[in-house]
Amino acid sequence: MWENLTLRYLPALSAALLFAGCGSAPQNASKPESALPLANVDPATAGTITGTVFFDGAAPVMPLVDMSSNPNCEREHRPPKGTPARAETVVVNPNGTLKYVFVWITKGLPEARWTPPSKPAVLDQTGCMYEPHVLGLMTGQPLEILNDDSVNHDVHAEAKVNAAWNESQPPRAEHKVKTFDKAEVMFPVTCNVHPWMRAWLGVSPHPFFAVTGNDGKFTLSGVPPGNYTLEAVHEQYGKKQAAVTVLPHAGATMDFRYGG
Ligand SMILES: [Cu+2]
Repeated sequence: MWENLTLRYLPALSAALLFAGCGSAPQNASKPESALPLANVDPATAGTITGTVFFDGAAPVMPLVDMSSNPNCEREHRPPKGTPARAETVVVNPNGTLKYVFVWITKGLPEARWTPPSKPAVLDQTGCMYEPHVLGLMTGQPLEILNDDSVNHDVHAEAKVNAAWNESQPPRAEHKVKTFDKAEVMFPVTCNVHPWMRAWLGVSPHPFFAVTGNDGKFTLSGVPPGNYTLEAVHEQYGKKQAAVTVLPHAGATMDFRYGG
């Protein structure tokens, strides 16, 4: 009994001692990320969280994008070159699942510094639309932004936690490479020239995130055993959370449902 109590209250006690030792400045209460140990996941015990994001009920019909203000943009979506573009706010797949849902772990991971991939996450501008519509990347991971169009774009990262910026990107200009140093899920990237252009970025401090695609599924791999809060985020329908336990060597499944 006493042993259980000690175990239960030890973390709180340690935290109290830590506060006492650090003085009163609140910013000392949590370590800066650079002071955290590097994450060390044992691949032998790591598991995978998989799931599907379902959409219940009738799929809303998204409006066609009116590009008439810019003939160069509109031309890209006229047959035989292309098809008319629709807003991508709500995209329900033919199998009744929801596309463009950002799924990530929000609680339960060890306090650690996760190394971002050096491979950039790529956001393209093509046919005066952002591609993909929702993109996940890690803090510190390069974001490479391309302009495949013959028109000028003005990329506007409307971040609130990270620094916001907007920059012109003419046709055939150098690719832009940006990074975000703070977690922020999600914020819009718009274009100051074309008001219909909108992408969403989810910046995660760890690698356990995914965006649902044409099958509505997500997979988070290499997750250390533990109890987690898993969160799904959709630009229109908002957030949903679920508790998930990953046991050593095992996979966990968690589905989400929107709509209805
Ligand atoms: Cu644009």
